[in-house]
Amino acid sequence: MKHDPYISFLTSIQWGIDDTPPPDVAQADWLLEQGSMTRRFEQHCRQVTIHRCREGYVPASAIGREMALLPACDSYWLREVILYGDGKPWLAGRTLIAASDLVGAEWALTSLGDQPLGKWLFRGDVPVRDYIQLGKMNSLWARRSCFRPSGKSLLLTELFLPDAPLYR
Ligand code: VNL
Repeated sequence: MKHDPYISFLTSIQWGIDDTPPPDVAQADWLLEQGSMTRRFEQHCRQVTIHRCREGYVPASAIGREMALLPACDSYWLREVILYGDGKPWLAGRTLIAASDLVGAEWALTSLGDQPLGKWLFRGDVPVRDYIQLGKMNSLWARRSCFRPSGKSLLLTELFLPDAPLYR
């Protein structure tokens, strides 16, 4: 798992953008996408590929302020990926779930491999999403959402990289 500099941006995002100009209409349409982002990206390139940069259990002390958005637990499953559209980095993604929520169907999250998370998350009925919060990392747009598959909490952070189609 090769480290990618974009991954470190994921923890420097400013959340809540009340004091910055809002996204334009076309960008807002991307940022508020309710379905699978992977599927949406697939409509704008020939092939979406994934590179896993970090995956595994981390102690609660390693996830900082995000803990307030998740159930309290000693450890969390963390997955950080770069999504490429035709070989160009389009998105940095970070997923967190409490280890205590990795039971039942959610256990499959630990063995996604290079399969995009969305293929699992959107496999059946549209999953419940609590909110979409927008953020910025310098000029780049980001969003985060809490999904509630079977009542569990899955925190997804997505940072749209400079080559992503929403900046076109
Ligand atoms: C993944 C794929 C994560 C697409 C994402 O956001 C995403 C993944 C957190 O495979 O981990 O938009």
